Amino acid sequence: MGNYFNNIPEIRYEGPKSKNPMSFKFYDPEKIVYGKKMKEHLPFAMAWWHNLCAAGTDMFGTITADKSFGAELGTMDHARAKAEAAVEFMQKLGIEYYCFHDVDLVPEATDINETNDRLDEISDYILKLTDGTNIKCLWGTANMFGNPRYMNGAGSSNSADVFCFAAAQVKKALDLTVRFGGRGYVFWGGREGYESLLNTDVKFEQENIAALMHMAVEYGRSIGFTGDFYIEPKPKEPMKHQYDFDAATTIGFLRQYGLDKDFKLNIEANHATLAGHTFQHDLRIAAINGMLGSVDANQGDYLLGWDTDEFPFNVYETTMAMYEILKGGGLTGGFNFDAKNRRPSNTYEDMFYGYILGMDTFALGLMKAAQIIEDGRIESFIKERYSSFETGIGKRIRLGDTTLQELSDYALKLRTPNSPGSGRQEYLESIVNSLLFGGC
Ligand code: XLS
Ligand code: NI
Ligand code: NI
Repeated sequence: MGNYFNNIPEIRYEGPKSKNPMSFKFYDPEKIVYGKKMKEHLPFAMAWWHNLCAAGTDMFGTITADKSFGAELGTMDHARAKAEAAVEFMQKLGIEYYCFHDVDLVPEATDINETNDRLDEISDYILKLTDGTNIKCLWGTANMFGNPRYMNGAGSSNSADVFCFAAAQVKKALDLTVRFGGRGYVFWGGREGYESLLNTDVKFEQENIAALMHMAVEYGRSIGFTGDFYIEPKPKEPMKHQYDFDAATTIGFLRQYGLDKDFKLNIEANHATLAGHTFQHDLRIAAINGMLGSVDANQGDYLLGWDTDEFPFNVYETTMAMYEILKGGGLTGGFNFDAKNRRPSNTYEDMFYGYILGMDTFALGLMKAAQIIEDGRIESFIKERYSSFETGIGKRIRLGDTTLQELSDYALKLRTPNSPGSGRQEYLESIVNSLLFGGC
C-alpha cells in the first residue's frame, strides 16, 4: 500500500448518527438488503481519470488540486505513484473495482509504440500492486477523444489512418482489460458525432463505427475476453450531435449493425439528464431491452447544460435508479464513480468525502428501493392499472389473438369506453416520500 493518505483512516460503517466525516453513514458492506450483501448489490468502482488525474482545470482556469502524488507530472514515476495512490485509496474505502482509459495510466508518447511499452510497464506494476488484494478492473476503455488526431472522430473519422490508430488503441486497451480481469469494455463515443451535415456522411460514419466494434468483439473473444462490451450513451458534449444520443438510440444502432449480442449499455446519470431524460428512464429502456450492463454513477446539475460529473447526492434519484436496477435483475457490471470533486474541493480529504458521499447515497438508494419493492403498493398499483388486459378482449389483444375488425366491432358496440382510471401520480409520490422519510 502507498503512503499518500497517511492521515486518513480506513473508512468504516458507523451508522447515520455518526458525526465522524471519515465514516460511512449508510454503506454497510456486509448488511443484507433484498437478499444479498450490500457490497454485492453495489460493486463500486473508482474512475482512474477523475480521481487520480483530474486536478480542477476548467475552461477558465488551471489546476486547483495537487494530484502529483509526490512525482513529476507526465513521467512514469508519476504513473506509478498514481497506481500506488489508487490501491491505497481503494483499500481505505473498501472499493474493489477500478475503471480506466489507456492514457489515464501512463503519459501518452508521440509514438504509439512508446505509449504501448509504457502501458506494458504500468500494467505489470498495477498487477504487482493488486496481487493478493481483492482489487480488480471493472472495465477498461481507450481514450479516442483527447488526442488531436481524433478531432474528426475515431471510428467515425474521415481519415483511414486515424481509424487504424483507433483500432490500435482499442486492441491495446482490450489486452489490458483482459490482463486486469475486467468485467467489461466500454466505448464512449466522445468524438463520434458531428458538428455540420455540410461536411459529414452520417451513414458512412456509423457503418465505420460498427465495423470497428465488430472487429473489437472478434479480437476480444479471440484473446479470452468473456465480459460484456458496453456503449455509454451521451447526447452532446463534446460534439453537437452524438450518434449514441441515449439508450433507445444506442439500442437501435446496436441492433441495426448486429452488435446486440455482445454489447450492453453503460448508463451514466448525467448523460441521461443531458438527453432530456431521467437516469431511471434510460435504465428502464436498457433493462426492458435486455441491455442493462453497467452504470457511471454521478449526477448532473439541473441548472447547467453540461456533464458536471458530480458525486451522487440526490437520494430520490439513486432510489429510483436502484428501483430500476433491482427490478431489472441487477447489473452485469457495476457502479463506476465517473465523478469529480468540485473545483474548490481540492484536498486529499475531499477525494474521500466524494466517494463517501457517493457510496452512502447509493446505499440509501438501494435500501429505499428495496423498501419500495417490498412494500408492494406501487407494483400492485401498476398491475391493477393494466388489468383490463388480463381478461376478455384485453387478454386476446395481448395474445395476438384478434383482428382490427374485431376490435372495431367491439368498440362500436360499446359506443363509449369506461374511464381508463386515474394515474394517481401524487398518491404514488406520497408513498415514495413516506418510505423515504417515514422513520423521521
Ligand atoms: C464522458 C464520459 C467518459 C466515459 C469514459 O462524458 O462519461 O468519462 O465514461 O470514456
Ligand atoms: Ni462516463
Ligand atoms: Ni460523462
